Amino acid sequence: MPDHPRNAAPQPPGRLDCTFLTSAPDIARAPPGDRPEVAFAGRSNAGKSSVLNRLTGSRQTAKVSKTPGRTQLLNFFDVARIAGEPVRGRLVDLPGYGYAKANRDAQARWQAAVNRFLSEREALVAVVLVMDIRHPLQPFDRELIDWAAASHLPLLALLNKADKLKHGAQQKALAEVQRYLKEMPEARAMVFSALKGQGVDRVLEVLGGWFAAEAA
Ligand SMILES: Nc1nc2c(ncn2[C@@H]2O[C@H](COP(=O)(O)OP(=O)(O)OP(=O)(O)O)[C@@H](O)[C@H]2O)c(=O)[nH]1
Ligand SMILES: [Mg+2]
Repeated sequence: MPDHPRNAAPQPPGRLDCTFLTSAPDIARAPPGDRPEVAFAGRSNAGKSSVLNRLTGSRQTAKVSKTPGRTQLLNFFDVARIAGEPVRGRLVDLPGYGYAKANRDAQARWQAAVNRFLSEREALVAVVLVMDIRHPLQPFDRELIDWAAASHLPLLALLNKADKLKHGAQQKALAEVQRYLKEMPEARAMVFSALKGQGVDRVLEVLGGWFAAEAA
């Protein structure tokens, strides 16, 4: 293998460098889809915003709340580097599904906005589905997985909040989700903890791979 300078020194621990671009209430008011986009979807309170913050290493990236349902807009972040490698991509933090305390109109509005974004956004190249490892594969999760499979969209299922379970229970939940994904070559599942940082490097690898495939 040629002695490329990039390989000369070990990389520092992986990190995702991104900057907030803008928020939009729906696809009609979203910025132009001029970069490949990866959406973070999942039930309200599963930890989408926390996962994003853990990947960037900054608590400021996406708003995290004790009260679920705080991400009410589509939030766009431009990615500049992953683990030191330049990339051209965008992450979209989506509003969570099923926030019980929101009034019904507001909830229906967000869900329509998320559904339209997922089905119509041409720049979308992959989806990260964040689930609470203690309650994986809720109806919305299954719907999203089935839709991604039918659309041939790569999907990464993150079983977040792994710190809440012992190793054995984590593996059991992972096996259950992997069974559900079995017939889907473009989907995979990983155990993750936004709190502890478990799984960060592997997720960065997947994201980097998706963006690199789009750039090729
Ligand atoms: N123990 C533990 N708590 C977590 C983890 N990730 C997120 N949380 C907590 O779960 C709650 C919800 O996290 P958010 O990141 O706001 O969840 P969200 O999916 O963005 O929620 P919405 O914006 O409502 O869709 C917060 O209290 C977080 O601190 C984790 O890995 N472990
Ligand atoms: Mg959020």
